[in-house]
Amino acid sequence: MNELLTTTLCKLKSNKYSQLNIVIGNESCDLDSAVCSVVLATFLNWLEIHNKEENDIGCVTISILDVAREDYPLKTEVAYCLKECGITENNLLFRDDVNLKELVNNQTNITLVDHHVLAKRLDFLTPYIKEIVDHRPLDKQQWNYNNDVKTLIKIVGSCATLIVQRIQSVAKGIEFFNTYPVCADLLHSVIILDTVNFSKEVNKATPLDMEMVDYLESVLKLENCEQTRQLKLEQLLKARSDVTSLTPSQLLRKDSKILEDVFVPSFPILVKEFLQKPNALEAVSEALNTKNCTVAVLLGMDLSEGLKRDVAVLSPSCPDKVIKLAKFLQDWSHPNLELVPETQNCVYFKQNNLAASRKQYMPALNEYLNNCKQ
Ligand SMILES: [Mn+2]
Repeated sequence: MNELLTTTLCKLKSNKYSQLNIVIGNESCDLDSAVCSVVLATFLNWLEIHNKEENDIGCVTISILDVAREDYPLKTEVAYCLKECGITENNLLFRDDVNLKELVNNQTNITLVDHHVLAKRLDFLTPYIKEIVDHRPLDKQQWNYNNDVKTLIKIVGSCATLIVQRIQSVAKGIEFFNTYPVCADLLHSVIILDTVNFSKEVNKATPLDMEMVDYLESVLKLENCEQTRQLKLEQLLKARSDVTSLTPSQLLRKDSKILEDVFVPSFPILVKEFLQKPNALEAVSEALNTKNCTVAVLLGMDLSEGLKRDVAVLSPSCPDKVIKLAKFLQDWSHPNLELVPETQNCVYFKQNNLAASRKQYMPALNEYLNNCKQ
């Protein structure tokens, strides 16, 4: 696998290709995005090498992890998982390693995995998008792609499930998995993590996720599947929540989204625990300043003794906004987030709807921001 990644990077650097394909995951660079991007790019390269005529210079497919190289250690479970498979930082390409504006041209094909709305700064890539594989509800409002864009969009627990399907759909797919069992193993890990090993409580898994995990286990010739799944989940959760070495400001950079002036970081620990760290509030203020945001919605999660979630709304400069947004989230009903205020001023909540992650917060925040404009 490393060999293929190294060859690809060499081809890119030496310009020895007739066409460039790029696979990009979303900017949270979670395990799903990172693995989907790396594995699909590897598959496309492998196919190309297999199918090309001799002397054909051929196309090259690169995977870009949409995170700065210096922030890669923050993605603790990604770094852990890829390292376990022998993939090191040197063999990966990060957001700041390539200048996409210079790299793309009319020959470039871009595949989006694990998202289908481009980050604003990547808007210029719109005309080059040729394929989308995603598991989010379709956002047609921001759909500006060419009519011939190939899509595989289904609501499933993990985008990795769709990548397995995408690879399976090619006749040589099974041969690829047999040649690179490490890719099958990576996708298997992602689905286990994203569905929290098919937890009924979390309720993210679909029959297709199960079907693809069964398929990968048959490819990997796994025995003791149940045991392996459980062990994998435990290791991945441990790696993801192993933030002991991270400071509050690193934690705020770990996994965040921004919606206009609302900053939405999520943590692998409870917000309650985050707020107890030294200088946590200062770090929030600082993050709001650097990101030009006025209000923060902190989302926490803890799996150490069953799933727990909590949320806090903070705005050192606009306390009015905190009250207004907190009230809005409490009243939100699609789905009802079941927020239970735990402090007098109602900015901190325990979240009883355990199935609601940031994905469920985004429509609420969108609606809130739209209401503010009226
Ligand atoms: Mn995903």
